[in-house]
Amino acid sequence: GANLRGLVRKNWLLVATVVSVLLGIGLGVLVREFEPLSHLNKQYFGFPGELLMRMLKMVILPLIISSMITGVAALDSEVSGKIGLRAVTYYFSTTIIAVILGIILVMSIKPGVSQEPEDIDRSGTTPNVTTVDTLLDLLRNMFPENLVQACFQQVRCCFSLPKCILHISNITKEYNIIGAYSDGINVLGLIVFCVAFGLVIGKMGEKGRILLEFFDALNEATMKLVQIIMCYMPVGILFLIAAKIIEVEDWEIFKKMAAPLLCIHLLVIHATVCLPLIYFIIVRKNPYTFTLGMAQALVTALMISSSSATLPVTFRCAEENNRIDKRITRFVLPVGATINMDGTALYEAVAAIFIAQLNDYSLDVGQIVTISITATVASIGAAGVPNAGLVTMVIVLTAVGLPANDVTLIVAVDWLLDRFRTMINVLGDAYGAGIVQKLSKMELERMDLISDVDVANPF
Ligand code: DAS
Repeated sequence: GANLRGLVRKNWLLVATVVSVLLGIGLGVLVREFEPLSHLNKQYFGFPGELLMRMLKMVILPLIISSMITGVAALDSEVSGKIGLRAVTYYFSTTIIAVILGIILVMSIKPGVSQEPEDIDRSGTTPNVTTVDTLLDLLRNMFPENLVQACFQQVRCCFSLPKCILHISNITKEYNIIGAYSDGINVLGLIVFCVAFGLVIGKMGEKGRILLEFFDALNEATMKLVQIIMCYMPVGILFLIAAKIIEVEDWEIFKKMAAPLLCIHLLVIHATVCLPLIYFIIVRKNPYTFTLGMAQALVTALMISSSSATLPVTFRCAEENNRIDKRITRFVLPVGATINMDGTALYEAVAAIFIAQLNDYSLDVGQIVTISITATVASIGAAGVPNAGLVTMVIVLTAVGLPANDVTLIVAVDWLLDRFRTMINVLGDAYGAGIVQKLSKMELERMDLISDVDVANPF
């Protein structure tokens, strides 16, 4: 009794968030069934959720800038280089593991083969993109020509899928997915700038201290704001999920979509077996306690399907619950949220092979290798915003000669899958921070000895 009460008191926000998810689902189903609202009122229904999204997005900018600059400047350049290298190695290897896991399983289960292709039909405008285009765009975004503009948009939108039409049995639906790729802040560009800026500040000595102190204070203030926003979270999430349930049309399509639902299972394997195993081997601590510590961030990701917008919560969970050193989180988490997407990579590979199976298109070894490479690139190129992975999926399809239009096959269920893969993306970033911390223990301890300063406050 007392134990449980203590646990609830300590985790009240998490408990409240989970309860509000359940209440939101219940409310959504009730409103859907009994239709007490007119069309117009339905639109207002999601408003408290919209406010939550806006608040989270609002703090991304000061959070990324202040944490990256202080993260880099507080370390000496040799140490930050090593940490960066470890982080990138981790991102890359786990993404590849996710892709391979997805490919092996989808090739052995063959979910697309049992489908009757004549039952599903799709059309739409064919976008024209290549892997080279995506890579170039990635590089372009890394060097924004206008820093202010980078705060509200990517430099160039590689492409968008203007319109897709899907016919399944007797259902015909039209989907618009515009600019998912380019939505929001050019996080990558800002990160590159902040790393460079942080390095320079770190080398400036006395003068640099003023700037470092400024950004450190900005970071602290932003995290305080995040704390306040998180109190509003249960309310926002309740209406967010309720509104989504009211809005979704065509639950019937789900019955036809065996593979996408299979993706969820594969994602779960990656999150509960692969990542924890790697964490255990390297860190030698219980990985599931770690996952539990990230619970608030995982629920948030599941609800808002955006790694970037979840970032503030990821920070709090990693630092407060899992006690990861701020020098590591500040450095590793923003980069992870932008380029490390295990869930997206796995999903793109599985979906591409599913589409091939559906089309009776047999893939040779070379094409499967191509799928794994392009799925990795596509996941790095995808921004941490809703549905981004669906749009970059076109790269994977065109690379092996599959019709790009076939993304339409997944559009209908992507809003659900996106949530799950975003959750895995966020979990992968967090594990990355834990692992990099362990690997960098020696450097961090040496720095503590030399400067003998507080971790949170270098002054
Ligand atoms: N929703 C994404 C994310 O924020 C990416 C994706 O669409 O796969 O992680």
